[in-house]
Amino acid sequence: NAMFSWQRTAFHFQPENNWMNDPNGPLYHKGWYHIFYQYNGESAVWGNISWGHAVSTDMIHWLHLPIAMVPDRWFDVNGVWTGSATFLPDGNIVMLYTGATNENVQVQNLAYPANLSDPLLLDWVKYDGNPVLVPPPGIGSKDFRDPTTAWIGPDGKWRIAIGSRVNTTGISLVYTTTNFITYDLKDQILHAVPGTGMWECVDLYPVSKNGSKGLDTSVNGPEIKHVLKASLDDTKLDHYAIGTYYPENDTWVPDNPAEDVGTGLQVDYGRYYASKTFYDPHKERRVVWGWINETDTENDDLRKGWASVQTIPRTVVLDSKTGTNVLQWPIEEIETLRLNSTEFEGVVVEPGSVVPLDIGTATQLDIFADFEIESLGSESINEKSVGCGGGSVDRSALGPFGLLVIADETLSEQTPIYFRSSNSDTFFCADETRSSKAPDVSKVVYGSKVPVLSDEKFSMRVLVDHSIIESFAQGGRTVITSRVYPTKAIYGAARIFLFNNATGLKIKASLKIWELNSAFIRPFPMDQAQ
Ligand code: DQQ
Repeated sequence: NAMFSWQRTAFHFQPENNWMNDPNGPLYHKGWYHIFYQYNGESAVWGNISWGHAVSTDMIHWLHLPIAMVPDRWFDVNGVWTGSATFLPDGNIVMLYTGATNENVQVQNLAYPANLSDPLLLDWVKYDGNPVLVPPPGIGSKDFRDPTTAWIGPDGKWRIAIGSRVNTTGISLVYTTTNFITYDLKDQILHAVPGTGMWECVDLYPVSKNGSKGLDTSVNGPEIKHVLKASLDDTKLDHYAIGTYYPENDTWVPDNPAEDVGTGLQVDYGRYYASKTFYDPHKERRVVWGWINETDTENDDLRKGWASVQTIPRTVVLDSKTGTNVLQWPIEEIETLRLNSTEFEGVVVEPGSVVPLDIGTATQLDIFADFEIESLGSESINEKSVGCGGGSVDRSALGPFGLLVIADETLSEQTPIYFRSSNSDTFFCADETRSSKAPDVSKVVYGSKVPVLSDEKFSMRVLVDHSIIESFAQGGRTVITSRVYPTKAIYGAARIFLFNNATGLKIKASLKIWELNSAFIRPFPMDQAQ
């Protein structure tokens, strides 16, 4: 469909057509990265949910494979919903996923590859004794979904966590198992946070305190913290907190009770949901995938014939400098797409001005930008915390300043990605309000606080891909994904600018900007499918 073809991304993963949502069961096997995803093969809206499947050797270039699982059994006939992969010590892979049954009850099902020696893992077998878990007493039949990757406790038993709720309290249950067929519900729950509602897509994973390498899911010890993440059904936001996991009783306790799961940090402050991590043994890293939903109308999605993309996979580690947040960063393989680059040194941006950055085509970019500030007056500025609320046109002495991306020459369309400081804190923001001339798309000002340490410049990395902007502040402490729908700032008309809307300071910016190639995301050769 040519009408909206410029909104199609060039290096973000998506199926060739129709609807996609959550990433499912990411894993690495025999040299191939596998991604599965919630997929409706019949339409560009949610429904008839199956597991789409694709493989890659670098998580950038992809080969689409035939659908891995379709809703064809009583225990999943209303949907093969979200799930996770676990590697057993003997090399077997088990996949646990939620099925919506013939009676629309949420149950957990077991599936496994028909042929482990097939690097593409084309065929999946659903265990005949499914379901392996049904909602326990006291849990609603529609509040029991999205099993995690399993981890082993000190008693040698496997554990899985499953999201749920009790009234408006979001909770995660824990089960133990030795065979993935029979399970015991632990008396204590992993964690609960009042007021956060249903927890979807729970994730629990270890991070090392010194911020190095990623860790396999069962690793634990004194030098390790645990991240607990829940996708909040009520707000459609992914929240996490850092804390300690106690294997003795399978509970998790946040480091800072005031910033608990759902009351503190978000994985991403933009358009982002249902994230899932996996351990990549090949590069000893933990990688997080996330779903970028559309913010256009359902009718436009149907007209386009497709909806949603996945983020560029990101490594995730604990930020050893702050100890209070994770760092997310695009996997290094994205760098293989880099073409020509342009550098700008010490570009001065006066208060209230915009400076074009002449780089040619600006639809596929990997941008690194550092900002230093220079006060204009001798009297000290005293400014209270302001946040992102008023957008990039809301001027004050100390900000905002940053980049305008996916902008046309006349700035009739633009998405500012920027810092907004006060004397007490700094916010990192993305302002979509002028991102598109299209009337029906939602246009939000996103953002949150970002720690900027005393020896640090303001720094951002921004991936631009036609209609997706992934923005990383201070090495990935705060991340914002923007889903925008330009109508003018497309193809050769897309530009990039520096801007400074502060009234009390000049900024000096240094940038390195790469143009990025498109990725190959190819259909499965059907003549080989028989
Ligand atoms: N999407 C899946 C559910 C999950 C939700 C269904 C999160 O398993 O809870 O498509 O987006």
